Amino acid sequence: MTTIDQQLAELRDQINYHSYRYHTLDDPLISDAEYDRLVQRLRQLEQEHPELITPDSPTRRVGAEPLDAFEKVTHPIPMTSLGNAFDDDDMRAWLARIERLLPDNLPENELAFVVEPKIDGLAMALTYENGLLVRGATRGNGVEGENVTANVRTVNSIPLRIPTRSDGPPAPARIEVRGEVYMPIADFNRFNQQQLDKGEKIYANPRNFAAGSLRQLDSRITAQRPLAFFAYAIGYVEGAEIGSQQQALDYLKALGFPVNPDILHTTSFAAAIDFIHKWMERRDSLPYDADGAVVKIDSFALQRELGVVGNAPRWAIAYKFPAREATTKVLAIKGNVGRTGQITPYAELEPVNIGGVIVRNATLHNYDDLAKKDIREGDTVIIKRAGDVIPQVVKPILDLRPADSQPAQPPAVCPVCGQPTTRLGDDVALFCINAACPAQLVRQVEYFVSRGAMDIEGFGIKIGEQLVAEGFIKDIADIYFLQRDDLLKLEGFAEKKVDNLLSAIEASKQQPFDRFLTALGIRYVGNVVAGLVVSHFPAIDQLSRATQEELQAIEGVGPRIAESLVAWFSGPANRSLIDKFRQAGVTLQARRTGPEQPQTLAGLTFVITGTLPTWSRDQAQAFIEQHGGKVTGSVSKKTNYLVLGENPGSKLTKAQSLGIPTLGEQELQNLAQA
Ligand code: 5U1
Repeated sequence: MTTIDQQLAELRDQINYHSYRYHTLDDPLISDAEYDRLVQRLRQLEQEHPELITPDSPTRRVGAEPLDAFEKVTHPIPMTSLGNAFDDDDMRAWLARIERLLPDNLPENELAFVVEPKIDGLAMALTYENGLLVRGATRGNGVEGENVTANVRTVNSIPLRIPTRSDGPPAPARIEVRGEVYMPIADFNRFNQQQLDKGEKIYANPRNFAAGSLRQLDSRITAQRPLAFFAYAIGYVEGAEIGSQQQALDYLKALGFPVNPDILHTTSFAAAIDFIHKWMERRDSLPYDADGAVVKIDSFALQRELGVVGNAPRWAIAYKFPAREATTKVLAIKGNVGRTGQITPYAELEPVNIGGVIVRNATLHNYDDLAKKDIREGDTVIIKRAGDVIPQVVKPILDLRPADSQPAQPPAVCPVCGQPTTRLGDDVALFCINAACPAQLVRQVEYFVSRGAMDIEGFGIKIGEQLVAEGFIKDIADIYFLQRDDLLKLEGFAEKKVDNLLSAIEASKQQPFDRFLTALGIRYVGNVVAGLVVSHFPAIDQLSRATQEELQAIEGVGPRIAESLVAWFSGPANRSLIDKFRQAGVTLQARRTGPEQPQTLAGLTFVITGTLPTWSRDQAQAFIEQHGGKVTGSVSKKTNYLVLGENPGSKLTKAQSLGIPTLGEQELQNLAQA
């Protein structure tokens, strides 16, 4: 017979271990339901024996009674900050500085570096006594921080007792573990969206959100925020001999702390710099915000020799990534008319440099979002730029708002043609529904001739604007009725340019039917959907008669897409447009495919992202489909592979979060040969 004490201890160990498998290793051994059953059992026993509740009990992760204030705590060893480097030259200067201080006869391979991502969160010092978490303290001013133990206990990946793993080393008598508490980006975005939907305060970035969550006096609120932790240093340890940073990280990992998996140990400084550059490139695909990389001298003996200057150690440096946020002023709020007539608000800004790029405009997404965020002309705002994403206005700084500012209003008339604007159905988007609106036409032409659509070489946006302004193009089909003599009259159009343009237009008549369907710019019908639709309705006449039910029967075509297609083909103006294309000799049906390929990819679903080395996306899609596979436009649990090219978008992040494997172009071909 086991005693209640023993039962409780075993249950806590089991739960702590499974929580570690889930939150730290991302490799659970039991189902969520089984885990919940264990927690339920523990709760019940603790309710029956409240005197036996211990601070390391996983039931304590839900938070405790609110505090009046945080107690100040003095760090036994000060928490230093880091010196910064902003480019490779700064890094080389750092190395030269420390080499001057190190012994001359140091063998080359004794100077090793550890390179770690610098997570943009909140530094934390966790004290464990005989394996039990007894204190969590913020960095504060480095000498004195705040006791946030109750809040830290709610962070699932912070062990309440170490070692968490039965195969780990025994817990040292005392240890102070340092690291960063952070908020994963996906959780942050989800939270902010919910706040916007409720009309409540949003946070500017995951760092502020993590900091705000940890500074809650009511830890039950912190418990509802999905914070995470990475350990990166040992403040001090009694009862273990650790001689280097790499050993420290290995030790922390063995005790059961989450340690970032992307860390490099190298004796080559060039390799360290190279690693940082790779990090910088991958920055947008990581599930957390990293604002730089930290390079540390590995050996503790050398660290001691180098010492600290001011409040930063000489033996470590932070290579800061270019900024992604800045503060600037909104000069005006304007609307941009897209090819579907959708009017998207954007802010004209006082030009601001964000990470080396001058930003003058930033999107405001839609008028609902604009109203919820309450961004006004004259506001000082936080602007964010990440990778290829269009800069966006995150939020206004209300303390700096001019007293006479007025909320921004959606325009009653189109900013280009002056016709009344409208909302369609319950869509949040605002539209100009004037089919003759020149702004829409220019955008339609731009899209029609673009590389992903009819790919008419030499037909740039300037030409589109000129031809619309001169009245030579009144709808997109007019592209095929342009006259040589008319074009020659335009500014900048010499004979050769006109002839090249006309032959490119002529050649585009042979583009595959699915490209033509894409080029029409029907809402929700991009190249993936166009390919699906054309494989079921291979000619324009069939397609224009298809019903919503028939279209929806195609896998990958949902009600929104089907409705949009039916609405488009039922418009008399659009039917005349198709007649005009037919008259011009544009290909309006699918060609027969080549010889049958072995259906080696049958049953597999692929998503394509980024630029592939030799194939266009259409070619990759055709290859997959010819081998029996399916291509969809967005990553889901059903996706088997992500075909990955250069500069991938958010699909990579999604695929990584779902554990979906990626393939390069060559690997895709190999898979099809298998
Ligand atoms: N990854 C990492 N971040 N970070 C921040 N390591 C690291 N080390 C730090 C800081 C402030 O300080 C060391 C000097 C312990």
